[in-house]
Amino acid sequence: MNVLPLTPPGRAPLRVLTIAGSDSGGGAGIQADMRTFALLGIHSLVAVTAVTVQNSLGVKGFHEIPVDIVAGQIEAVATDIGVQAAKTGMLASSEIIDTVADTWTRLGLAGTVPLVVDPVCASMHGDPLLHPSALESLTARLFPLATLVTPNLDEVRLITGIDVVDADTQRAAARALHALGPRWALVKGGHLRSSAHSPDLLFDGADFYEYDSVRIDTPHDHGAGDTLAAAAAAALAHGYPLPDAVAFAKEWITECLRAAYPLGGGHGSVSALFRLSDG
Ligand code: PXL
Repeated sequence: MNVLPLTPPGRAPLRVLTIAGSDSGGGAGIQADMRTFALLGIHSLVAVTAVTVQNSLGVKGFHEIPVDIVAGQIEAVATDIGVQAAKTGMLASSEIIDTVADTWTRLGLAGTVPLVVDPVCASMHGDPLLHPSALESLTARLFPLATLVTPNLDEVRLITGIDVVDADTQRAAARALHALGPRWALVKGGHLRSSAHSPDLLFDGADFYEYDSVRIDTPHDHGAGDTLAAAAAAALAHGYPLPDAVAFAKEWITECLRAAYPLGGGHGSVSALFRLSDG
């Protein structure tokens, strides 16, 4: 597959900030984002929003990071190290969402630094990662600041009320998501279980862009959404036009799904480590 341009040793690579939760199992969240960033030659910056206690069987609980520490992490890295793109993952609460939105705007990053918002609501086991009352903050405060939003079909249903079952409902969902304010909306089709394909649909308010790939059927898809959004943010940091960044991210997650591996007694994770394979 195509890879992103690399930086020579000794020179500072591009920096991408992940604003997300820690997954002690290492499959999703910050750990997945950092793995993808590293293997794409990107320096990871991190604002931790929550620490989850989890393994391959599910999320046992989480601890939210105080909002001044969340804001402080973003400000510390943005004002000193510099951020070429960012992505959000697990944000846990409306207080954290408001803080991220306020900080992003206050630092003058809104509209200048690409921001990918992956509206994480629950783990693959259905364990909640966002208080249900915070969904309103996510769409009202963060979506209007987003360059791209990347919901899966469960998140689309929660956010828009639309049950995506075919191409028509996928288009309706893309329109409804775009109306909430992001510059671009991507409706991922990977959870369309009836399909042998994984059709993703991108919309900018005027045109639709379709991305198709074979659907890789694996139980080890923990971290898939995070990895796709991280790869898109990495490509945006390089200045890729948005439809090309999504095409790159789609190729990247397809390879990560092909290389997915089992972990523990439950669901294993997608693997950006395929880039280190010599086989
Ligand atoms: O894959 C979504 C996700 C994001 N962030 C954290 C998670 C998960 C899924 O479990 O644990 C921290």
